[in-house]
Amino acid sequence: MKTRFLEGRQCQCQCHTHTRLLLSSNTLESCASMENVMGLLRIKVKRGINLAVRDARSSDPYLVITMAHQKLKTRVVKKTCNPDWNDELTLSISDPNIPIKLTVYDKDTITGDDKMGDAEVDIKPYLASMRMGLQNLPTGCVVSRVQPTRQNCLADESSIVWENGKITQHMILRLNNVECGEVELQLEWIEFAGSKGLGTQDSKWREHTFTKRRPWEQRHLFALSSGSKKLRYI
Ligand SMILES: [Ca+2]
Repeated sequence: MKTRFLEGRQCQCQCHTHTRLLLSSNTLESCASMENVMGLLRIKVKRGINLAVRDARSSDPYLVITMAHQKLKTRVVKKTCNPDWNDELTLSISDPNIPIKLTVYDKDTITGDDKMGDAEVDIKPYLASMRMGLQNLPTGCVVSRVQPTRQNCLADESSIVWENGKITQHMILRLNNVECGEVELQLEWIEFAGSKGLGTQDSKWREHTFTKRRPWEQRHLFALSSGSKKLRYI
């Protein structure tokens, strides 16, 4: 996995916290903007599937993710419509309501790069699962499933899963404004010393989210999170 850098100002602060953050996340951000950061969203851009042809027979695709002033790019994979990017792009999240947009381009050397479709990444279901504060679930346990709708660009059902001590969301997005093409992503939330976090201790918010679920789901998730041996809904 290669990690791409944010395009922005490099932190000039010499304090240990920010130095460690910069080293660990490869995120170039100013200290001023760090003060309001809730956490980092690592987006693993795995691959493109059946992308559009923009050269004679194939394309040279790369993917760009933008969120407000942040802009991240994957590497270019030449001469294929099914690229394996396997790149990690890390956004700093201050406001989860700001849209995260991705666009695929065909790299050209002489003319300008051609668009190969775009999509939005809806992180709200994922953050809602993170806010539940679940811990110590069995690896592979599905915390939640997100269905495709007209609004979320999902090509198929997406799973939010507990894996190796953390919650990740796997998704395949169908690209808009293009004749064909999908991209496969994985989301991972990262908090660090000094970040505001998602507020998992907000009991009112948690209760509200919890009570919207069906009774068997409540028992299932409670049993998982509490490690109860009496409730076996796993
Ligand atoms: Ca090209």
